Amino acid sequence: MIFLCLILIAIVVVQVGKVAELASSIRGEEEVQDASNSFHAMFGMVFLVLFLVGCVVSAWMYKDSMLGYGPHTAATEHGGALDSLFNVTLLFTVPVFIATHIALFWFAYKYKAKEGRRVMFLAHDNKLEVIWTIIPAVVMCFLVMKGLVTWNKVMADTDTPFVEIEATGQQFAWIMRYPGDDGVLGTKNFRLIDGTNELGMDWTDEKSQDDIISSAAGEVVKVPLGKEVRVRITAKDVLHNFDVPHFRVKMDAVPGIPSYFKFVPNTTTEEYRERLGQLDKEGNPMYPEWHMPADEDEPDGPKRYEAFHYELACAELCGKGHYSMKRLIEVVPLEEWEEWMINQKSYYFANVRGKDFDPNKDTKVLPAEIRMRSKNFKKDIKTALASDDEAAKTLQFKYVNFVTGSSNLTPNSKYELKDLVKALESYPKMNIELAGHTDNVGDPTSNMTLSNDRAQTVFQFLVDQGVSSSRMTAVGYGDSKPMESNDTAEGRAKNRRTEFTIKSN
Ligand SMILES: [Cu+2]
Repeated sequence: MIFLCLILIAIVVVQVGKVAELASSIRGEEEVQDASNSFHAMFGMVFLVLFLVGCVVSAWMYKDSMLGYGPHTAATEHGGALDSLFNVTLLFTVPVFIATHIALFWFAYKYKAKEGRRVMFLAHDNKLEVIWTIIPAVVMCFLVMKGLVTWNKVMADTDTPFVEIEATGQQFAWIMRYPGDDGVLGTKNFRLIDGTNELGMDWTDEKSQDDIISSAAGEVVKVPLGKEVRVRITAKDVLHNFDVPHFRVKMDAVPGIPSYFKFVPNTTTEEYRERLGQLDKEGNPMYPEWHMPADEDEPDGPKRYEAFHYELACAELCGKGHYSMKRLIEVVPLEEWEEWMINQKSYYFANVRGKDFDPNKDTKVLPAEIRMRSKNFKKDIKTALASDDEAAKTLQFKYVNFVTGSSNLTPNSKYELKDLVKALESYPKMNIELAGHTDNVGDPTSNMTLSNDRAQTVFQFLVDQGVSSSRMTAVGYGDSKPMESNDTAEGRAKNRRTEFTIKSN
């Protein structure tokens, strides 16, 4: 079919050519030339009008889809400055664009070749040269200066406390790293990169041990509202580009040289969704395209504005899987973000600690581990205090251990007990019972004595740390209160325990 069309078109062209030839031989060469010139000049004018009207109409039609217009005002504090920079540039370039196009086609029309019309040769004109050099130079100076001022403001490094996030580009994913509760990203070394360590983290560095790594494409990257976020952008293999259009953030990711971009999100994802889905006074959607179903196969499912997410993309053609470097970003209120951060697991403690390839495997307790345990202890106490359930008021010491058969604390037991001291200071009305338990191995009477001695040891330790003895009791229950069956080794291990119960608060 296409082939047939092409043949037909070719025939038409040849026939038209023949007709023109015939006409020129009848009417004379010059007359035909004139008619053709007039036709082309006229055609140029028609094109000019259609083109300019098309530009204006399409800009008007799609204005709500363009960043900086309609609902798409920037979701970061610096974004507005960049948008206004674009608008100022457009203010100068749009009139020039329209004027030069009108001039171009108008000249072609007005001065088309005609019998007896001569071309004027203008070899040189100083005045003209000066005018068309100075005007653009002044405009350019102004634009560049305004651009530089904005750029310096946007790119200035930060001296206020900020949240640092690292984004590492690789073919074809973004690996995000958060600093953990010390707020500092740990050191890396590319020589350490292997199957168990995709970023080359130095696990002997204390700052690395609490770092959180998120590399799954489906995991949403969360950032806090109203807090300065500094992204450390880097790459593992080739050039990538960290691009979050709604934030007006875009920066190359270069292997070996980290680049930075800082921004303050000022619109939560939820607020942006509301903005896209807003209704006008009559109750009609202001942006109807956002009220279409997000999934065409599910007409009753969530609408596009409800499913909206900020997107991090790679804006560098980094290879054939380039398009798949997409991560969703969610801006949430600061408290929600902090809550979310607390619940993120340190990569090291979740995947490396205690394994064969753990460089710290000979160290029993790491400082970061103690911090992590303290954090969890605080959380557990808070939950227990808030709970109405009696059973939830009893908490086991997870890291308090005794030398086998004795009531002497092992050296690493003191950390958790000190967390309890802190909790007793934080909640001055909280009174507790300390309880020792054993398994059923051995003589029940000596088990009773042992468990009692152990509870007393803990009691004494707390008193030595400054806790008033009036707030605590210590009891030994021996093997009388097993948690699980004493028939298995695991059951017995669970039954040998020291715990405390919140009696009042
Ligand atoms: Cu890329």
